[in-house]
Amino acid sequence: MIWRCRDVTFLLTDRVLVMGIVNVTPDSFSDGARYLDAGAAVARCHDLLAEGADVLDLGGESTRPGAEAVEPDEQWRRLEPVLTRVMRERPEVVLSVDTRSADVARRALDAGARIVNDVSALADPAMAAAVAKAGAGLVLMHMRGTPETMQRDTGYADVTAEVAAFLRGRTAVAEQAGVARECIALDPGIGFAKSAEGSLELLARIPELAAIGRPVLVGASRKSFLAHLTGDEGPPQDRVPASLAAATIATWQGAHVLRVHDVAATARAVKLAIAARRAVR
Ligand code: HH2
Repeated sequence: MIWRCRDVTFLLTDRVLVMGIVNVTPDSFSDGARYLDAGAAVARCHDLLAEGADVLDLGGESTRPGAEAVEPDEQWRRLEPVLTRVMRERPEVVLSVDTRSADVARRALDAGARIVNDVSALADPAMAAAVAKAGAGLVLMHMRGTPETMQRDTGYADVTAEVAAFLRGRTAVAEQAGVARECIALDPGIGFAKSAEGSLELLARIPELAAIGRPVLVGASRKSFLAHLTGDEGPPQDRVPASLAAATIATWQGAHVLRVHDVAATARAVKLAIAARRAVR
């Protein structure tokens, strides 16, 4: 399995990428306001790279349940100083931009980003063409509605089958718009229009998503479904042990990319899970 992101091609047959999260936002559910200052965000990028991140995912808009959309100009105002500085200091780093806006994606790609992480899976009709033109990596994620409304709609007859059908359909749309199949990665959207049980089921049934034939990206880090299942009542930072368990399960089940806040700890959990995977295959 390969994932092509412009000039970088990841071979994912026996490797799991750790994607470190940097939210340049005032209101993200776990790290909101911590990295709104560009200097703090750049320092966070360097720290996550030192911890072993393979990719950095920079976002200028929170998509937590209930969050309102942020205008493209405001997203870019937050992202631009961080993205341009990291690219200048470390041009080899694979940066992903977490945005639903083709306008923001285009500007980030012009500045050197190699991946567009689109939680709306091409809701903006201009997105696919922007990604195709750059030959960038594209993450297509499943959600219903928008972050503002999604948690009102979490019922499914068969959550995995429905998510898999949606991701197949969006892959076809992306390909029709010129995105190369080998550039596409798929994400079940843990916590996006899902009950805690639905999120858990998706984690356990990753092989059915991997069967589509594209890398599977999983974003379970510090999310509230973990607290729902473990009974943790504290802030998101208290969910690190459960997040590591989720990362281990995801790796064991064949995920290819893990989007996480806690890079060093996740990288260790992944090493163990991959070693175990090798032992049986
Ligand atoms: N989750 C979040 C944001 N972006 N992208 C993908 N592909 N998959 C995810 O699961 C995912 C995502 C939400 O987490 P976070 O960025 O920490 O919080 P917020 O949306 O509040 O900024």
